[in-house]
Amino acid sequence: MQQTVNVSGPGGSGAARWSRASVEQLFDEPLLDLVYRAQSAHRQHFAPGKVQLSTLLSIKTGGCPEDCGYCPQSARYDTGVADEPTLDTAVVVEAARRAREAGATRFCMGAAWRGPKARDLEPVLAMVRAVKALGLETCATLGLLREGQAEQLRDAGLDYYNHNLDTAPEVYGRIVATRSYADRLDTLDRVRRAGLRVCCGGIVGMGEARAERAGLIAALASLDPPPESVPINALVRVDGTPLSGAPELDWSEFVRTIACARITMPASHVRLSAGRREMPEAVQALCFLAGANSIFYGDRLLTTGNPDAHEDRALLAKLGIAPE
Ligand code: SAM
Ligand code: DTB
Ligand code: SF4
Repeated sequence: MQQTVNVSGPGGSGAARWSRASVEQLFDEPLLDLVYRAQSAHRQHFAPGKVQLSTLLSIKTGGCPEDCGYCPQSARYDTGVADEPTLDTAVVVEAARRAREAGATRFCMGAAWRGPKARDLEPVLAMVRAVKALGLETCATLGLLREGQAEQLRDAGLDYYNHNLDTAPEVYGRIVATRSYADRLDTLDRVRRAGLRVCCGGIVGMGEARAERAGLIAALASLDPPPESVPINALVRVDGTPLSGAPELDWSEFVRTIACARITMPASHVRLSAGRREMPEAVQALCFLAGANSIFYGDRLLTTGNPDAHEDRALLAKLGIAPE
């Protein structure tokens, strides 16, 4: 008998479609039912067996004034990450060229700033123009944006801006004191109004409860429209950060989070993001089954490691997944 799968939301429309309670219910489903439902939703919106490859580069590393409790780049924590100057455009372009040759289609430039000052933005605009000219999709993650900066980035050829909600609203204050959830929503609003595509996700494994993971997913799915890209990061526990001793999150909870992101944001790219180096291949395979269809590709994230590109190519070949 053919089984019917409810792949849509619990009713209603727009921002109210996925309440927090309805996402909590999803999280509580038996794991295999949840993964089946997520894969069914995935196949309604995407060709199966395809993955989008994004390569990251830290264009300005370390020395950040913010106090994000997970981050090795905060100047407040002794993590061994040095405060370095902004990279030269030529260095960035060369890294982007190598990423393209390795098969990446998107190049994401990250900076350890609270947000860019006017003089910080000028070199980034040059980088965006040059990376775009290589035929790559461009993404930047520079922190909080002021009025007009999203438009400057758009006019330089930026396709996506990454700015994560990071966690549920009520958890945020436990992790970051130097800026608020409202600040983050404000930057996301500026990005959207400038006509940029939004890359917005979060981190799990910061000691939050399942209901709080549901709160993150509900907050992401309530962005109107939902983000085009949704990076789901597993906390990389870095010595010296306040969260270095966070309890390890069970792999099944990570898979559930991916599945819930897929079901609630069915047309978005869900990226299996930080934490893959610590993740067994079989867990990564379950994440793809649960609807992940994007990864960070290349042997570094920003300051921490990522699986080697040749290992990832072998894994994707084993699973019959091809770059889109
Ligand atoms: N400074 C900018 C900002 O915070 O918006 C942009 C760069 S910041 C490093 C980008 C994102 O990386 C953060 O929002 C967070 O989600 C993620 N991130 C940072 N450290 C991480 C860690 N140790 N594990 C997982 N994700 C992390
Ligand atoms: C995102 O959600 N994850 C990436 C990217 N956006 C910028 C960053 C992960 C950083 C992991 C810690 C590090 O390498 O410094
Ligand atoms: Fe700075 Fe971004 Fe790290 Fe926060 S996440 S400390 S803003 S680099």
